[in-house]
Amino acid sequence: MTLLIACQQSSRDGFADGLRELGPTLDVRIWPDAGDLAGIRYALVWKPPQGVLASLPNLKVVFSIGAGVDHVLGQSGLPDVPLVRFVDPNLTMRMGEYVCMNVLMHHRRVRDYAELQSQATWKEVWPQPGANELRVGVMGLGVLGCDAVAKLAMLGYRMAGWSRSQKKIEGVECFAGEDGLKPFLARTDILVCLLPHTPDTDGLLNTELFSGLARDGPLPGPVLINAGRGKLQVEADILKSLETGDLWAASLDVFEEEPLPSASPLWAHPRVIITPHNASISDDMAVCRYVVEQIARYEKGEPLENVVDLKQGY
Ligand code: NDP
Ligand code: OXD
Repeated sequence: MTLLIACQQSSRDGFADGLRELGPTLDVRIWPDAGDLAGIRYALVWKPPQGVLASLPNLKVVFSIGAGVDHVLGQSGLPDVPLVRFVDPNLTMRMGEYVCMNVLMHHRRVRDYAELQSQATWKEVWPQPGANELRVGVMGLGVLGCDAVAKLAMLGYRMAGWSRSQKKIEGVECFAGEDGLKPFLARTDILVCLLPHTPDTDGLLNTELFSGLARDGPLPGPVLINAGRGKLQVEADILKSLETGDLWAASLDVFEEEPLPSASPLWAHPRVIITPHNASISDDMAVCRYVVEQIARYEKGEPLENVVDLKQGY
């Protein structure tokens, strides 16, 4: 059984070592040293070079190194085989940490107190609302969104979520679809985005959307936290809304262009917290374990897990 690793990242050798250790019967190759293309049954990919997947005539399954699959779906001539995304409790846990940390940073005004500290100023300046006074709304109620919602609810925040299909989650106001978006935004002080990038979500985080967020909350204005994908956000609109007050602050882990160009005004904006798309990085060995398990299932004729709905794009 042959597996091809095709990814633009430095840990290709790490994946190969891990897969060989955990799946000794796997013949692991790394693009472009693919050997006989007809012999390749599986591919493990992150932003694979264009055309690679289309060149594998006997491919059975594509595995995404990440939870998101937009990096694969942009490929031309994608073979009609199952695409399996990475779902892993440790990845989910770390995304939950990122979301809680950023909600708390804005809620407890960590940036503002850091500024006072830099001036050696001891001052209790701002009112301190409890979590139960703040309305957090999570866009995307999938694996990551549901976990984040549960963790934020435990901290005491008033939670709502928005998804494509209607959900029912105890203690969480659930909104769905286009009709649900307006009322969801209108009750949201802190907006967390954990959506995939698809044609439907492209550019969704724009001035029009920000202007629909609640303006009567205990913070000086609405907050945006985006760890979904950069192409969901219009960065010029984020900057504009930070000016107009439609946004008070933002935490961004993902960007229209990555790495974020050094000329971007987002870097120096005092109300923007930037992280380099590392809200929750896939752990190499966890990916290898997952892929070996999924291949074992497939070879035994059992259904693969976390297969992407190619029509929906996630
Ligand atoms: P899931 O597929 O489990 O969940 C996706 C959610 O988004 C679902 O609730 C889905 O609705 C909802 N959704 C999709 N399209 C729409 C739409 N048009 N309108 C409303 N809701 C929509 O994905 P995960 O939770 O596992 O991951 C989410 C994303 O997080 C990934 O796609 C990836 O882009 C990003 N990510 C970022 C990382 C980082 O480090 N920054 C790390 C890992 C992932 P429904 O439930 O109705 O289907
Ligand atoms: C992912 C990511 O999709 O790291 O897993 O962005």
